[in-house]
Formats: sequence, C-alpha cells, structure tokens
Amino acid sequence: MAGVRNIVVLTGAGVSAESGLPTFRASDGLWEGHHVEDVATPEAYARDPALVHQFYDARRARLVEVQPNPAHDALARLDAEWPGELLLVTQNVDDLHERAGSRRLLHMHGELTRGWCPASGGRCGWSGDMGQGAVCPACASVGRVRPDIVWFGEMPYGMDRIDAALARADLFVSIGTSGAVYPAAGFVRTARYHGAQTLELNLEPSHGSVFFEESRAGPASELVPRWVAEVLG
Ligand code: BJW
Repeated sequence: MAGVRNIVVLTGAGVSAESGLPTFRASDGLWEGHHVEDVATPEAYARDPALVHQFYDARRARLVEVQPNPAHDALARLDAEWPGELLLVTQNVDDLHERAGSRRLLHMHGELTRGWCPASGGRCGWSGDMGQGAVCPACASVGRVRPDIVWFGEMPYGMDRIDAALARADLFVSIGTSGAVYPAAGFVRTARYHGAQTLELNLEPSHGSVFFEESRAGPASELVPRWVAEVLG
C-alpha cells in the first residue's frame, strides 16, 4: 500500500460477534438484562460484587466455547506478514485475537482471563470462575481479586504506547466498534491530526463514521480478510 508503513488497528465487539460473542449496544442496548454502563463500574462492583462476578464468570465460561473467526485470522496474517510497524489495539476482553495468532496486540480494556488483586497489586492469569472467594496467588488474601477489566472511570491500559503509535501511524483502521466509548472513540481524530489515512470497517456506519475518510459497511468476517489482502498486495 503506497506510502503506508505504520499501521494502527482498533477493534471492538463487532470483530468477535460472528464468533458468537454478543456486542454491548445491539438492539435494546442491554447486556444480560443490565446496561453495561451500570455493571462495568467500580461503584457497581462495590455495591453488588456477586452480580458483577456472575456477569464476568459467565463470559469467561463462554470464551472456551467460541473460536476466532476469519476477521481475527486475517488480522493475525497481517501481523505475521506486515513488514512495517503494526499495533492492534483491542477494546475486547476476549482472547480471540491471540488465539488466532496476533502478537503485536494490546488489550486496552483488560482481559477476562486475568485477575487483579488491589491488596498485592499483582495481576495473574485466571481460568474458570473467580467469584467472591478467590484467593490471590501472590498475597493469599481472600475475596480481593477482581476481574482485570477496565471499568468506566478507570484508566485504560497502554495509553502511552497507543498515543505514540497513533502519532507515527500512516494508516488507522477501526473495526467493529460503535465509537461510543472514550478514549478509543477519539483515536480516529488523533490519527488524522497526525496525518494518518483513516478507514472504518463496520456492519453499519458507527457514531464516529463522519470522522473517517473512508467507511466500508458489512460483516467483519468478509471486510477484514478483503482489506488485509489489499494491504499485503
Ligand atoms: C459489527 C458486527 C460484525 C456488530 N462485523 N461490525 C463524556 C464524554 C466523553 C467521555 C466520557 C464522558 N463521560 C464519561 C466518559 C469517559 C468514559 C466513556 O467513554 N463513557 C461513555 C459512556 C461516554 N470512558 C471511560 O471511563 C474510560 N476511561 C477513561 O476515560 O479514563 C480517563 C482517561 C483520561 C484521559 C485519557 C485516557 C483515559 C474507560 C472505559 C472502559 C470501557 N469498558 C467497557 C466494559 C469493560 C469490558 C467488558 O466488560 O467487556 O468496555 S464498556 C464496553 O464498551 C466495553 C467495550 O470495550 C466498549 C466499547 O464497545 P464496542 O466494542 O464499541 O461495542 P458496541 O456494542 O458498542 O459496538 C459494536 C459495533 O460492532 C457496532 O457498531 C456494530 O454495528 C458492530 N458490529 N456485528 C462488523 N459482524
């Protein structure tokens, strides 16, 4: 692709939808009967930890039943074959990008398969239920471990690395995200400010569509492999 060496890709829930994981804001905007904005906050966790653990335990259990789809596979191919800089920033907390083979990957909203203990400050891999009785492997405290997930009002991971990559990007591509949640929703404007070309691949135009130079509408499993084939020429 002429003039493009550094690429930043942002993915959201839409990239995993065809693997069978529900998006957040589809149709009635509810997730398991709850608004995501009500469950995914530190305040909700303090108020009702059992409910929040139940929400994340169910999603962690579902992870083992699903597989990467052609969109994840195509992004892994891009990672393996693109000779320039690449950063795949995902808002998703599932592990489908790494299971497909992506390596230059950053989970800005955390990971379902990790826990975080505020008592020890440590983070650790986690499989199966966490619940309220989880024991921290670092400090052995009981009931302090929480999902390593970035909730509303908390700082996303890797912002320095993301900002640096956006400042160097020649091309910014957003895939399967509604553009409803910041700071990710602002990445397109940052990338444009620094001179990058911008492209959106989404089932339908997102909230932020107007900020992209080009928008393509359709399912990620079709659009992403086609785009990756174009880029790799
Ligand atoms: C398909 C498809 C297919 C479907 N193919 N496409 C007012 C203004 C601005 C900001 C704020 C504000 N008030 C508060 C804020 C800040 C707040 C925020 O953005 N709030 C909004 C509600 C306005 N943000 C935060 O608090 C963040 N932290 C923060 O800002 O820290 C301060 C800071 C300061 C300075 C610099 C940096 C930071 C933290 C946000 C944490 C978000 N966490 C969640 C939940 C946790 C993870 C989890 O439980 O899974 O992350 S919320 C939820 O939304 C989740 C997602 O990652 C995130 C984005 O959702 P996504 O991925 O876009 O999903 P959907 O469902 O919205 O969209 C899916 C899209 O796919 C749709 O467009 C479909 O069309 C498409 N699609 N099928 C292709 N087959």
